[in-house]
Amino acid sequence: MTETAAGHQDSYPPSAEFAAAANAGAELYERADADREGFWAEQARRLHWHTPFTQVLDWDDAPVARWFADGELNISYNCVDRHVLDGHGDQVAIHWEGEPGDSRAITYRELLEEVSRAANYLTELGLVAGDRVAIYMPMVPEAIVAMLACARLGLTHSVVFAGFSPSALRQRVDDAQARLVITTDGQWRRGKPAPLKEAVDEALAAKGDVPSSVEHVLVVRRVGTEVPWTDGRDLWWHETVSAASPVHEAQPFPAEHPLFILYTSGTTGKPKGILHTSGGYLTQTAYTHHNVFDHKAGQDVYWCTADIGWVTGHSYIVYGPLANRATQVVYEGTPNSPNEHRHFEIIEKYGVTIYYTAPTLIRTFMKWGREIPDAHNLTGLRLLGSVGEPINPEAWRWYREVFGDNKTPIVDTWWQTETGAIMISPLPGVTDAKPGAAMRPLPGISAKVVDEEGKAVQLGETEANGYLVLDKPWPSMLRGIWGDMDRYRSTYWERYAEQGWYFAGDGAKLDTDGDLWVLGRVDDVMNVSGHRISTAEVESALVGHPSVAEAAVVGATDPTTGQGIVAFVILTGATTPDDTLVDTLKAEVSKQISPIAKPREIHIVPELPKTRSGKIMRRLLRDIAEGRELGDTSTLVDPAVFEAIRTGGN
Ligand code: 6R9
Repeated sequence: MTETAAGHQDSYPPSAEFAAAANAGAELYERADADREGFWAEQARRLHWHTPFTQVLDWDDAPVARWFADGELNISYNCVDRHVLDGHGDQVAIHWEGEPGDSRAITYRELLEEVSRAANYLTELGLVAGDRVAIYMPMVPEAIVAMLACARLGLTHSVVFAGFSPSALRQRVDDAQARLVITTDGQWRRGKPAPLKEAVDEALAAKGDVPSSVEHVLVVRRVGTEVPWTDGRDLWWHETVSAASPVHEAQPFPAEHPLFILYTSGTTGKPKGILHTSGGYLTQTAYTHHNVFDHKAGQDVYWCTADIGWVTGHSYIVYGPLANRATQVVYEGTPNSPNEHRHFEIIEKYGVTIYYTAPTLIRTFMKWGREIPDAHNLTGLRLLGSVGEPINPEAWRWYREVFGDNKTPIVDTWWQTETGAIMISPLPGVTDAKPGAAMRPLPGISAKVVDEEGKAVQLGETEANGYLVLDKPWPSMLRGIWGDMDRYRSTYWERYAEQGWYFAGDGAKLDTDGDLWVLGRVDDVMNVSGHRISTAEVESALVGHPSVAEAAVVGATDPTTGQGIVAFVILTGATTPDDTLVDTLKAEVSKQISPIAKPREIHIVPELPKTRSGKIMRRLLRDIAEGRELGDTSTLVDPAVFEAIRTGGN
C-alpha cells in the first residue's frame, strides 16, 4: 500500500472477500485482448436474440459502425418479458419512491403488463416502427414504461429532461419530427406541484421553424392539478393506456434498428441529437452494468440517482439494469426534500447495496456535513459509483469513508452520451483504484492518450496536451447525429481523421503506472505561461482544504501569462472567512500542485452556476472572470445564482 506526501493511501485494492465473489476477474482483459470480436459476441449472448447474429462488427462504412447486424432482437422483450418467462415475474423491478412520500413496488410481471398496455395503445394511435416519440416527464414509473413501450414497437424515443424550457422542448420535437409527446400534468418539486403539461402546450403553440409535427399529447396524471386541454389532440394516459389490453407480443427488429435519440450540447448553440441503435447498445449497457457494478440479480438493490433525461438514466436506470433483471430504486425528487436525510433514508428503507451518483452530489453531501449520513445505517452498501465529471480525490475518500465504511470499492466511470455505456473504469474486484482516476479501458474497449499529432503521450507526462481518443469501435457507440451526418464526422472524426480515431473532447494523462486520469473537457484545461493545468486539479486542491466545500476554476485571459487562474469557492458551513483565508487557499494550491497553479484570484461565493444535469458552467464563470456580458444562461438551473456570485464575489 502506498502513501502520498499528505499521508493518504493513494491506491485502494479490493478486499479479498469482494474479489472472491466478484462477477469480473482479471482474465476478462486477456480474453478480450486475445479475440476482441469473439469477446463482444460472447457478451451479446447475454441477450435473447429472436434471430441469432452471425456477424459481429462491420466497420466498412466507418465511422458508422454496424454491430451484430444480421441478428434480430426486441429490446423490451429482453428487459421485461424474458425475466417473467424465466420465472421471475414476482421479483420487484422498481421500488419507486415519490417525492411526497408515496411509493410503489412494481414487479417484472406488472411491468410487462404496463408496457404491453402502452404498446397496444401506441399502436392504436397509428404509430409505426421508425416514428419518433418525445418523452417529457419527471421520474415517474410511466416514464420508464413509455420508453420500454417505444422500444417494444421500434419507435425511436427522444427523452427531453423535464427541467428544460418549452423552447428547448420545441427545438427537439422539431428536429426529430416527433408525432407524439408523452408528459405529465405536473411534477412535484419540494413539496409543491409544478406545471408541466402547460410547458408542452406552450412549446407546441409557439411558431417554430417548422410546423409542429405533433399529432397527440399523452398525459399521465401525477399531481392532480387542472390542466388546459386541447380536444382531439390531448389524451389521458389513465383513460387510454390503462384501458388497453395487458397482452402484447413483442416483434423482433434488426440489431441496427434506431432505439433512441438523446440531445446533448455541443460547442455551437444547436444541440446534437445523438443516435443510438439496439443490439450493440443493449449488449454494452448490460455487460458494463454486470461487471462494473458487480450486479447480482435477485440479491442486489441498485440505485442510480440520475434522471432519465440524461444518458446515465437511459443506460443505467432503464436498459442496462432491466436487461440484467435488477431490483432498483427510482426516486422522483431532490436529495433535500423534505430534508437532507432523504437519500440516506431511502438507502436504509430499501436496503440499497449499489449506489451510483455524481461528484457534484457527493460534494453537496460533504457540505451538508457527515452527521447526516452518520445518522443512518448504510452498512448494506457494498459498491459505490461516480459519473459525470472528474471526482476530486477529497470527495472520493469522503465517499468511501462515509458511505462505504472505508471498505467498498468505488468505480469512477468515464463515458459520454456518445459512447452510450461505460468505457473507462476500475473493475471492482480486480483494480487497485486510485482516488480521482478512471484507471483503465474496460475489457473489449480501447483508448489512447495522444498529443495534437496523435503521438502517444509518455507515462507520467503531465505537461503534454493529452487528448483522450477511442481508437477502436465499440458496440454502444453512437451511430451519428440525427439529421446531420456531416456534423457527426466533423465533431468526432476529423481531428484524427488520418488514424480513424474518435476524439472524445476530454483531456487526459497516464500516470507512471499507466493508469488513466481524465482531466475534464479540453476547453476546461487552462494554459498558464505555457503550462497546461486542469481546472479539476486546482479545484481538487482547493476542496482539499477544510474550509472549502466546493470550487470551480476557470482560465481567464491574462496579458502576461496567457491565462490566469480564477477560482470561485463555496465555504463549508462552519467557516467564517477572514482576511487571510484567500491567501491561505492560494498557498494551499501552490503547495498541492505547483506555484504555477496558484490562482490569480479567489472569490468566495454563496453558489455556483450549474446546468440542470449538475455540471458547473465554467463558460459563464469565465464571462464573469473576464468582465464580459453573460452568454447564454438558458440551461442554468437558477439564473439568480449570478446575482449572488456577483455580489458575493466583489
Ligand atoms: C455519462 C455522462 C460526458 C462528459 C465527458 C467528461 C465528463 C463523465 C466522467 C467525466 C471524468 C468521469 N465525464 N464521466 N469526466 N471522469 N468519470 O456524464 O455523459 O453528460 O454526455 O458527459 O462528462 O467530460 O466528456 P455526458
